[in-house]
Amino acid sequence: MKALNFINGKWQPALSGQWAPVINPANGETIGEVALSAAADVDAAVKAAKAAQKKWALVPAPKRADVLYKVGLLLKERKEQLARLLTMEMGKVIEEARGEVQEGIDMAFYMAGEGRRLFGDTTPSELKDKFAMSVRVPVGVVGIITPWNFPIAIATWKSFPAIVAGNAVVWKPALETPFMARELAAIFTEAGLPDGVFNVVHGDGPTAGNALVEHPDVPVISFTGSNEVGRQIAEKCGRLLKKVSLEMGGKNAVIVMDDADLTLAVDGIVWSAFGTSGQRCTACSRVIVHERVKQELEWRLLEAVKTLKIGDGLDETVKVGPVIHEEALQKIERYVHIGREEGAKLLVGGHILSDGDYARGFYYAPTIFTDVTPDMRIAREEIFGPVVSIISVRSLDEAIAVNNCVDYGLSSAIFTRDVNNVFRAMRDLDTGIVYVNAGTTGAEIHLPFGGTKGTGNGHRDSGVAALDVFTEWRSIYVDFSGKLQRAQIDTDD
Ligand code: UN1
Repeated sequence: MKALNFINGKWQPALSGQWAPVINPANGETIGEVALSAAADVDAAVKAAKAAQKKWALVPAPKRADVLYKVGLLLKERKEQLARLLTMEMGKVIEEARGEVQEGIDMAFYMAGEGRRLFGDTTPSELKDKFAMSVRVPVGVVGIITPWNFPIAIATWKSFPAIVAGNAVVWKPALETPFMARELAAIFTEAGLPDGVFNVVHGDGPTAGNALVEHPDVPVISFTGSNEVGRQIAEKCGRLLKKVSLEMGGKNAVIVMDDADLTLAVDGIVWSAFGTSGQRCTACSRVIVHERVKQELEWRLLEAVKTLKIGDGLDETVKVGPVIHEEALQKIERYVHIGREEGAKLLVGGHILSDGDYARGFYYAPTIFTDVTPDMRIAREEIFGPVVSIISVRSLDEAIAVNNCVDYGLSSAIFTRDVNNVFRAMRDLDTGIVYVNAGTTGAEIHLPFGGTKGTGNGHRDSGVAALDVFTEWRSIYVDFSGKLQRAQIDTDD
């Protein structure tokens, strides 16, 4: 299998002719190759996008939306096939891969609906016989840079609103997961999207990604990935006066109060900490537990972890798949070492799985630390693996303070039966997403997605908020008085 660039409706290798291997993390096998592009490939894609966008913007928005509706139908028809390919390139278990494709389907139908809205405002004018309104206009060519952990969903959150709003897209997917991009580009073509409106350029961040960020004809960059890379992009965009939307991870906590349904809390923690092997920016990586239920919760978590089957995600009975690559394994291993050095107590896990079949892939044992304090690095830094830290507190006030003391603010959750706790948490947890009696993952695509502090820069993916990233407001005044009326001056005419 080859993942080629998709520029102006045509599949082509990188101009350099270079390729990188694509590895199935479940078994280390090479499943294909991906084009390694450079600035010239990005430039070709941006040129095509720029030309195509001019015509696309003139297509009525409901007609643009019809294309997305067809994209939704095709995604739905191919859901199973896409999910299997997604599991092969990324490693997440098949049930979650289906869920991810479903996010794309939902986004397609949702944004198809938005094509019939794209509301602006009409506003009274200060002056007689004058009409005032504001409308959304497309920004032009949008640059999209996405990570490997959600190879298709995140691209749909960004490209669907961009396209329905009348923009063209140049997308640089993660090198590890290029095949979802190939499938999505093919689906767009089948759905009737004109050539050049959606382009894919494969490559690494420092070369292809950077060329996209710095390209003078790309006024908006939408990025999901690490905080480190996000900051670099933001600095460049700041210098170039580009709009940039950043979504950069989290250090998400589940709070378990002493009145919580512990069975539910354990299910929520296990699913959000170990699902996708902890490789979601919404993954639960801290459990903040009331001291009265700490022991009981620890015991129940241990029991639950023992039942988790780890292996190739294509096996329907497997609950935890591999992590993405060797480098990720090593990073997780380093953090586990740091946790031990810091004095945290390892309850379970804490090692790479390398016996038998595990040796061929990249598997890390689901890991729980307890007696963690909020200042420890394992409680503050994003590990992006199946590692969770238990921190004990004596009150809701303390739980909220601990939740809020990290540099990230994406998602948080509270398990409690007390309605007062619920409303306090909804108000005081400093995250873009708050769950009550559910884990920290599972955001739905028609609500804004993003967070505070080091998670982002104030923009949101998904929901109607995404349109704010991909449109500019234009204020329009129509004077039908037949004379020159001057605002702010002729007010008492
Ligand atoms: C991410 O990890 O970047 O809420 C996105 C969730 C998913 C999306 C996660 N719907 O966990």
